[in-house]
Amino acid sequence: MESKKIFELIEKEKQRQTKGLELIASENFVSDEVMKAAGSVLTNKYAEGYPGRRYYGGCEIIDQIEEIAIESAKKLFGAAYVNVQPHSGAQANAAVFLACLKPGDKVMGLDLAHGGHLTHGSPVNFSGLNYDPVFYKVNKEDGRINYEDMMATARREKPKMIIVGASAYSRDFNYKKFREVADEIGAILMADISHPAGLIAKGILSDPLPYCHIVTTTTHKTLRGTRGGMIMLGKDFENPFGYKTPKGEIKMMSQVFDGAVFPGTQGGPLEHIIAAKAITFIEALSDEFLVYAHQVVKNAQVLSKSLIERGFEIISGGTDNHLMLIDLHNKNITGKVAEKVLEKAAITCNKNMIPYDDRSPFITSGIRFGTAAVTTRGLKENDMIKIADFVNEVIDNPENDKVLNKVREEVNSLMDSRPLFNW
Ligand code: DSN
Repeated sequence: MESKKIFELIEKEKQRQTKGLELIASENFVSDEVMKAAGSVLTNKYAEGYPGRRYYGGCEIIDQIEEIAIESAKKLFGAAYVNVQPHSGAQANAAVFLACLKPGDKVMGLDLAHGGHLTHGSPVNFSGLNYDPVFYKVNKEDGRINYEDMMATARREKPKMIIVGASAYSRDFNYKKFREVADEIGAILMADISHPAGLIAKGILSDPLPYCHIVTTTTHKTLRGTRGGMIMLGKDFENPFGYKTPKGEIKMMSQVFDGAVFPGTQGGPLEHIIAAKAITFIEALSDEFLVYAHQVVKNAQVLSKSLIERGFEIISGGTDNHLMLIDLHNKNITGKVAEKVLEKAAITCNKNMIPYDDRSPFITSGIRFGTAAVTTRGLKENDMIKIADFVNEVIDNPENDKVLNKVREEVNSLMDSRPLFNW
């Protein structure tokens, strides 16, 4: 097999991204600058360790790049400490578990089937396999987190760590309530803001940093950057664990978290990706990004309202952020089939369990949409109404190839009017 084949496939994928309508809530399109840094010569460099304390020579330039990434992220989120080395959100979470817990310790997260994430205690993930997970849920009636029940579960189960955050929850979080119960039971509070990070950075959603001991995120969803992860600690962070080294010394939390990423869970950092993260944060600090983030939410609200007007049921009745979860029961189609037929019409999304789903994660009764990527392409409120029409036509005619082809052509032509790549 020749490497040429890979470049042909990359070109095909570029065409797919260019022509299609991207509604996957966790995806976005990076700027040319981010792309350039991610594909740069920095991929050649080993730099195990941290700026000023590396295990390899030749790191003086790498150090400056990583410092800029750290300082830009601190400024963007108002964090006191940032580690930009986690390769992904899952890696960031793994490092937090290593830093804060012993195997077998109890953790409490939002149930995966209610919008949570694999790394928040799922039995098939390290977080559920090596630790003892308990879960809080959303109400069946309104799809919102039941805070009373969450607090009661925490008081009863006394987890050592509580995780607030989700990958399929369309509402803002009340971090204060989580902190109240965490303080009551002496638990560590971690927020995973992977999905809404860009909206939080610009003050559109509640800020977890004043309330949560630890905040983790990815950098590629609403933050519109390179694929990657990050760990942050807030300004008021006090050592809630009384962390002692085997020699009995109290360690700075920054040292604990740095050690948990490297050498705890990772080897050499991806410095090309750290450079791309630096550019991501610099871009997110701009006024242009504020306009973008507001448009993401406006688009999500119009899309969700337009879908409701066309008879779709949205869990919780709408959205505060960039995403929405659609219950397809009344449309007599499963999430699995809906995902497939939408793809035939050049619309990509993912099947997703809905709370209290009667179908398996492989079939599901729902689909999840997000507006971060389409907003990057410049789509606005009027386009959201068109998208709701496209989705409605496809879901009403899943076996009608003529309709699917017609919608595909309409999608392609809408996307042709919004060029994506300059390279
Ligand atoms: N895969 C991400 C998402 O789609 O939300 C979570 O890891």
